[in-house]
Amino acid sequence: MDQVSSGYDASQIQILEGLEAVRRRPGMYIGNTGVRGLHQLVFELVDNSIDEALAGFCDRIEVTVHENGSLTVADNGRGIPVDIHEKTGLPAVEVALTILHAGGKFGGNGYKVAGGLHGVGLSVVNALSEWLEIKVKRNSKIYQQRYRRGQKVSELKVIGKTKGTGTSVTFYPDGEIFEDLVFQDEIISRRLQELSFLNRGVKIVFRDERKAIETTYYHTGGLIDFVRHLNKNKTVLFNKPLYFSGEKDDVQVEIAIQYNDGYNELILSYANNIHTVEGGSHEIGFKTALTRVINDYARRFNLLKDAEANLSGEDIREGLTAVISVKVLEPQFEGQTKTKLGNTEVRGIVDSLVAENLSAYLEENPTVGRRIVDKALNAFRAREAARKARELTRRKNALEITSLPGKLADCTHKDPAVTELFLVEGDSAGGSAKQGRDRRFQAILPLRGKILNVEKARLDKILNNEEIRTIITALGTGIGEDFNINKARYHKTILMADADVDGSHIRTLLLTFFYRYMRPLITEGYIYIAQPPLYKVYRGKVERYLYNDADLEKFLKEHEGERWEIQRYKGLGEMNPEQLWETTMNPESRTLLQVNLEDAMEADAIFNILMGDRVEPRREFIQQHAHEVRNLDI
Ligand code: 0RA
Repeated sequence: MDQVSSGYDASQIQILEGLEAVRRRPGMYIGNTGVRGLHQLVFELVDNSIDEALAGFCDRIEVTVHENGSLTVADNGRGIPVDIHEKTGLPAVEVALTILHAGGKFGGNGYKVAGGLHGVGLSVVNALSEWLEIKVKRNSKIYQQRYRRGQKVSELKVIGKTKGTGTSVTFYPDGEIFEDLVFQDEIISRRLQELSFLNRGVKIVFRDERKAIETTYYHTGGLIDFVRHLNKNKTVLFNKPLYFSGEKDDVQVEIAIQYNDGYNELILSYANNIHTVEGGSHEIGFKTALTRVINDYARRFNLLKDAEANLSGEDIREGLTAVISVKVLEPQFEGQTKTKLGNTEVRGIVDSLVAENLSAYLEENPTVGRRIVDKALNAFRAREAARKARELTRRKNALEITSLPGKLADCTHKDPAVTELFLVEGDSAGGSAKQGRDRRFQAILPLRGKILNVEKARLDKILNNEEIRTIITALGTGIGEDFNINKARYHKTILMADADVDGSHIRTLLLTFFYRYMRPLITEGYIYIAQPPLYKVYRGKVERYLYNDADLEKFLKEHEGERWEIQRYKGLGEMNPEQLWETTMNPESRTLLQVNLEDAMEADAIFNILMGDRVEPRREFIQQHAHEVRNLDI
């Protein structure tokens, strides 16, 4: 046996072992095999194309969902090389598709965006696809090759001529691996939009052939456009977002900042295009510099007297919307969800970039400086007033606050690890839930009426709203600065509302409230959404509950020719206590959706549109959704 073929055999075995490892433990490579993991496949491919764009060779990426459920990611980059890779004797593109960790060996274009996978994306997608087809345009030719579950079913061959260059990957996810194979427009388009903001000038087209939809994401303004977008429905303190960028020691930094007249802070931070939900060194550098510069400025212009204490970071960030994006050569992701940037060197780099540029900017734009300081001073005063008010109520109502609300039907067990609280929309559903529950570990709190408009109010006002107070007391954790997760009386809080627009409105509202004032409940995974059925089908005494339209369609197809009656539930109130227990509350038979931080952020964004201070966007939203809106309570 000569050397080349023995090398080939060895690498052949290595290939099979590598891809088999991915198929055996997909979670290690893409997180999970649910909806998120499925979409991670798409994002791995898009990341590769973004890398090519960051290297300066690609300015257009197209993502297409096809009618048969497959998906294509195509770019106009250089095309993956097709020449023979020496060690394996295989075309380089084949190596990229079949050898784990091959990704990093190519390109040499510095910043790799694929945070977790370091460029192994292509082979992972291949391993987890029922089939995959790659087309490369390069050397004036179009090359093509097909795979099945990671193994090639054809050799790389030339199938035509072309003037262009680029790479196109089409795949169908493997039903043996994934629980659900349906690509969701919302998940894909949200990420593509985000990437288009983060990578200025890259045109990203999203197409869904199942619905004949096409959207182009293209932002020449980059982070400036991103911040404008986030503040779209807000009244801003100054029109033009501040924008700083720079590079030091191979760390690239970009920051855009704008204030609105609201009371929330929104800082989105990214490292190599990955949303660092848990923050990290870049965010800390930013916050530290912002607090220092604004305080220095306030003192220099005597807006803060010598005798007065510094403004707190929290006060300075009230109404702040900012996006921070850094690109580092070797990002370290830490924290529970691996979304916290660990690279310590980044902190100082961001700090000095912000400090230098922000001081210079404020020097030249004193009106803006004055507005930011005024806003922070107001925040400080309001927080002081709220604190005093809270202390007062605490003393005055000590009894009332510690005693549980009368509307709460509590459970008998006291161990929070096993108890659940259902927040139920409406008194009649609340009644059914009380009768249907297992009172040993399930508590019921019916919610009535319109819950306060959380967006417009500060913490002190929210505390005075009765529904909210009831929830806070029942949960036992306190709120805002006083929040203490160890005092949670239930480790499951389950939102139970109708599967209609009003119900989704209430869910949005509650999620927004938890997101803003009790966020650890969400990050600890204590918040759930109940899944009541949408239909009951029955024939004589046989009953089946179906939870969505797709299930109904499937059921009717499978039972074609039989006569089933269909009942559509308009609300929870239509179910009797036994039905509610069986379909929605019984841990043995129910499905619960655990809310994660991203869901809550999404709710917060929707809420901003629904409840924002400005009327116009709200009207637009309602008109767009007029066909599905009934009694929208705003
Ligand atoms: C390495 C080298 C070259 C291109 C690429 C990687 C590349 C990879 C992907 C993945 C998706 N789209 C892509 N586009 C390009 C080309 C090196 C050269 O031409 O000198």
